[in-house]
Amino acid sequence: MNRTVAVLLMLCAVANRAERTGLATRYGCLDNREFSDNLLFESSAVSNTECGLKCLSHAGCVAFTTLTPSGICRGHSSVSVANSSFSPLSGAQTWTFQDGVPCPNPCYQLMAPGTCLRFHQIGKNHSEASNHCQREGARLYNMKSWERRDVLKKFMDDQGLQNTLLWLDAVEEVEGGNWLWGDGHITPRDSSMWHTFEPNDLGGADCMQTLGDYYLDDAPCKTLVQYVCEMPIP
Ligand SMILES: *[C@@H]1O[C@H](CO)[C@@H](O)[C@H](O)[C@H]1NC(C)=O
Ligand SMILES: *[C@@H]1O[C@H](CO)[C@@H](O)[C@H](O)[C@H]1NC(C)=O
Ligand SMILES: [Ca+2]
Ligand SMILES: [Ca+2]
Repeated sequence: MNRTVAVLLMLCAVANRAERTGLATRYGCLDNREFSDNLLFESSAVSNTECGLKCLSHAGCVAFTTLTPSGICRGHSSVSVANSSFSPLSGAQTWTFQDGVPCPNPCYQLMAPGTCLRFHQIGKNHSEASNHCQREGARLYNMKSWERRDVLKKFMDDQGLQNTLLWLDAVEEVEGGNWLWGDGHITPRDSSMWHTFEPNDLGGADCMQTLGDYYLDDAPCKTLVQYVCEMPIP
């Protein structure tokens, strides 16, 4: 995966006239939020000032980035960040572009063949977390096998997060019975994937989460827990 890091220095105060067709629409992820920009021109500049002046003199340019150390200057006709208003002159921010993004959404990471994952750090209850994944065209993570457990553990380890509680895509089918995953797979109560002393039905626990070093645990569905969404590659 090629990543280009650019530093946004300022936005030009000109209105986006947008008559010009951009060279390319690009997608990236900033602070775990999707964004896209439209590349209007690419040129060279020895300084941010020079790049800024090029943007100002270019009709339709609303933002520029200078790439160091290559001295590439890029002008953009649009920048949009999901769930955020992009405020001009907000100071330097880092954009991470992924060329040839391997997942349909740039905030997802390809962790296994056909499996793109995204960590959501704002805790929600199980149904809200599940809804959020579905709005992104994804599902809560399915950890029905040890192989899938290892993928999740690696994904969280890569982000420097160990032993994180995470909602998973399974619920208790019948109280005291088996556990049903979104894909129809069943995990019995005596599976070795459960954490020690789990499932214990503490507090009316009917939803599946991770516990400890990514073992299974039953937890009350209303608890606010972080989660990982999983998006299949079409
Ligand atoms: C935030 O993003 C979600 C899904 O990505 C979308 O459904 C929602 O409408 C967005 N909210 C705003 C205020 O744009
Ligand atoms: C989950 O959260 C939503 C939104 O806050 C709320 O409407 C819903 O009742 C909650 N569900 C449970 C099971 O707590
Ligand atoms: Ca239960
Ligand atoms: Ca439990």
